[in-house]
Amino acid sequence: MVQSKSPRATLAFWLGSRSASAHADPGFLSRLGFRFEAIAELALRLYGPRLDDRDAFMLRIADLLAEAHASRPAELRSADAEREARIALGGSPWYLEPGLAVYMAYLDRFAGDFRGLKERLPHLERLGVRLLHLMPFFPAPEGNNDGGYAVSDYLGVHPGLGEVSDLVETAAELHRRGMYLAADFVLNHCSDEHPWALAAKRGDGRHRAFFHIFPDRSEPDRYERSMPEVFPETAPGNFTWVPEAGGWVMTVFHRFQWDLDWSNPEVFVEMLRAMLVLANRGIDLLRLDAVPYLWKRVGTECRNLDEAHDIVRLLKACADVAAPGLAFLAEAIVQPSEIVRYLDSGGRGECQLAYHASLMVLLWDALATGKTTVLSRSFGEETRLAPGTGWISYARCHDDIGLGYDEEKILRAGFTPRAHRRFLLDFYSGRYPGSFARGRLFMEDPRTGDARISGTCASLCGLEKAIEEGDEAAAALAVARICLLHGLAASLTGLPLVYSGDELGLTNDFSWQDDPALADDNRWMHRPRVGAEVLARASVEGTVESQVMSSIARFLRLRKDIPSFAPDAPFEVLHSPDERVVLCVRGSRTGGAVRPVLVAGNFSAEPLSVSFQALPSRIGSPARDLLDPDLSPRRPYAAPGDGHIELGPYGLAWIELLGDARLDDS
Ligand code: OTU
Repeated sequence: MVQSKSPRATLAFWLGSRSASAHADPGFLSRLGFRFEAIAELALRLYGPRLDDRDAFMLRIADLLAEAHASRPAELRSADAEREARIALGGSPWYLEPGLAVYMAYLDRFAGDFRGLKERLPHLERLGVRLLHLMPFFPAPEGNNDGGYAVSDYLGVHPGLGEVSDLVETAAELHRRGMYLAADFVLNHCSDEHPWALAAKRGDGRHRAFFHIFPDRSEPDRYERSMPEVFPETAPGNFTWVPEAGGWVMTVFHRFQWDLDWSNPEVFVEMLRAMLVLANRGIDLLRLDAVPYLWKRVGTECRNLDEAHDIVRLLKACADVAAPGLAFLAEAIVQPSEIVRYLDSGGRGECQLAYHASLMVLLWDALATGKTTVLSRSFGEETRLAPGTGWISYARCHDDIGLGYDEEKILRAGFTPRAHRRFLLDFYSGRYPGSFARGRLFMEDPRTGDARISGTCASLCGLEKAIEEGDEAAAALAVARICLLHGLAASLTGLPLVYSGDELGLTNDFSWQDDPALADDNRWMHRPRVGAEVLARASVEGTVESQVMSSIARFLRLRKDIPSFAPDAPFEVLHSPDERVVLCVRGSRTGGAVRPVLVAGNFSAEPLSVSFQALPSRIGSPARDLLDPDLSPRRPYAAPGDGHIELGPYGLAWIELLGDARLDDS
């Protein structure tokens, strides 16, 4: 091994040996100087033992960053500068802008392709979302490709969706409209048709080392002892025998998704290169798919290992040098206490946003039980976030609902964890007597009794059943449930996310069953197509589509102008005098001009009224319900502490409060 220099000496050597054009930009140079030591520390901690020449590796990274920055388009560089300046001036980072909301969609199902997307932008503007997350649009194998999550080329665009130039043009068009683009960085695995996998199958040694390939079962068996399964029903085990590769390949997800071996420095370099190219195409936010799985070690679950965090930090530090406007979203659907570890804390630079999977599950828990006990007790416990980070709050996404919350909390709320889980599964699959939901179990594991839940927001909220039974009153309740969940996602914390089709109340789409490529994955039932007819119905008053669309659009519009609903504004869950109601105060850390708002949600089909006298007087006194159509209080809130919050069936209120808004959430 070559004796390594200090990072400073390596950087000085790099500066002296590269041509001026490589480092012409003073902003780039100062960022590189500022971060180089951290980059070296992380890179050498992860890869040092496998490197013959550590200095050469660091020089390669510096070259890569310089090349990426040199080819970063001028508009993106000026957007970077603007974003940096805003933070320097004490403003919020772009991804925590007040009022920002997310829309998540499969490009083909929402708009056909990149060209068709342009015609759909007015719909997004009407809805009030400005951050568009397009699910993987990269080349992927024909047939089952896990909705594009089996990527065959990180730098290409799926031929059915357009070309690279269409992606670049889409990002530019969104930016012109004051919008942002998010894309997936599927970094844990690639498709078995990716050129790296093809080369590995041909026996190419360099590329075999990109994956975890074992000649016999001895290592796989050791791993299996402690590794859980992600898709036990359709993809049991974590390894696949691949005859062409002459070995067992680690495939944690599907057999056609090969886990990349991130302990190989060459994998890091190739993926860093891909990440920087994506950033230079105008992508503002990268969703780090399956991020907990990046690092594997025999004897562990191979999830949430420290090295996975180091990889994210290293990628982020590199992005901060070459594409500083880029932010990361953690897709870590794991235990609540583990999710927060992916968020940037203590300046260690990890992800800026994370899905609030715990809140999502708690909302569905409250809807099934009609009680907010578990929600009120659990929401907020692990959610104290560092400045500059935020949650994405949502009711549904393209994936199943996994009931991943702490059993301890269920116990404390007075339920038996196993029975409670069974109840929720029965409820949402419609088996429970009296259930309004029409979902299905996903990945049922008879050995453990575990399962997850599939179904669109509307079907899980009772709309499908109500329509089938021609029951208008039930349909109205279902619409109220959909609106309650979205209204809470818009007001409890973070940035709200609307999943494509949910804003129109679309029910389950069963066409997946007839398509052999999709037939063994019932998540497709909640990935409906948003056709022109359905969009047209949204403009016809009285239709379900227009009712849901206008309510969600109203939440998002009103929220924009409520300072205490800023994505990173603190919150405090109050003890509710009625177990059917959730109560949460939003405010600010500094108090002052920001008026606190009390969010109240009724998870029952009865109209309810909650007396202000039952609430702690320190929260202030009610001024007006911001959701009241004429913006006047439904009840005169005469004296401090006086008045009632009136909530219709599954109703929601945003009560502005008079008083000191200071909430201490440190
Ligand atoms: C993600 O989900 C994607 O969202 C899925 O659509 C993909 O199928 C999958 O990765 C593979 O790329 O288990 O049930 O903790 O829970 O990565 C969905 C993260 C999943 C995992 C998550 C995964």
